[in-house]
Amino acid sequence: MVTLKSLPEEELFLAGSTACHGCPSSLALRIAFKALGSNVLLIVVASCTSVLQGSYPFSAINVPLLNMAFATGGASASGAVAGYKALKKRGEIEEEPTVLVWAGDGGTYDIGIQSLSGAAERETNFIYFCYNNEMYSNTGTQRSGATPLGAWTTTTPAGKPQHRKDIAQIMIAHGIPYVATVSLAYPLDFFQKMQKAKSIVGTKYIELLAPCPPGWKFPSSKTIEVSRLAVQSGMWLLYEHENGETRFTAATKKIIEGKVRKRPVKEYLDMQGRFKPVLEKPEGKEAEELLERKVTESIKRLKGWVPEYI
Ligand SMILES: Cc1ncc(C[n+]2csc(CCOP(=O)(O)OP(=O)(O)O)c2C)c(N)n1
Ligand SMILES: [Mg+2]
Repeated sequence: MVTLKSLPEEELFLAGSTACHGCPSSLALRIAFKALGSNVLLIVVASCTSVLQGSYPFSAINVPLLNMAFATGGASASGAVAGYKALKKRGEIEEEPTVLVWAGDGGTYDIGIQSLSGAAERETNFIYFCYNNEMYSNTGTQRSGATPLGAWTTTTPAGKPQHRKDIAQIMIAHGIPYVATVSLAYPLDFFQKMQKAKSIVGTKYIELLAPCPPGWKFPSSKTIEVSRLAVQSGMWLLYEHENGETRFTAATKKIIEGKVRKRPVKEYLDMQGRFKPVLEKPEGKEAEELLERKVTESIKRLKGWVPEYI
């Protein structure tokens, strides 16, 4: 059994990054590297993670790293995987590294989706990791396709009028061998899913809900608490999809099995300043109800991925 104590001690995400306090991408990189080990090529597309590395030669990231253009996660991985395959064939490397794309929600849901979709369709052997902070954080908090209904951003000052899209489900529809969602509040679940992704050949898609303290307007000491409440309220569902089946995990599993009571979405919204503009208005109650209904719908849809149904 994996315990926190049994995690590898080696740190590949080092001290001295330029991330904001409580940055979820930096916390996630630490866990991801512990699961994947050092034989990794990290491909970062334009995002906060391009910046938080620090500047060469003082980078906090201690694995080979390519900083690539915003839209190119899937395409860059395809090139890297093909290159490593050729090097192995020529006997120049013994083992092909794990190719790990690290992209934000803007780089995934919006501008990067065609490149990701193509790589998945070509069954490229890599892990695509989306840290979803539900906005374009690096450029000052603009809305993305991942921004939830009601959330303030600089381009949705009165709260976003539309729901977010569900890209994990879009990736499941590609028929790739592994899709999983993770949370920083459940690090062992996160660690195990990364390890599993490494062991599977083909395209693996993993998505983290990444609460961003300055963008979501909560104190930087609360990243894990907000992450936890996202799961406990059902606003972020933890699951893995493999061989045509969805398996709920961690606290989501307990909620679905009726062992733990789901917390109201309102508690999660109230922890963050970004929902204040909408909640303070008369239509705030409606937004809250729409989000609560969305949670119920998402659970129902995910439950549909059981073998009997297929
Ligand atoms: C083609 C292109 N358009 C715009 C930009 C500017 N840009 C850099 S990072 C970024 C936002 C990225 O958002 P996301 O992918 O969600 O990552 P986050 O900043 O939230 O970490 C933008 C718009 C760019 N680098 N390239
Ligand atoms: Mg983002």
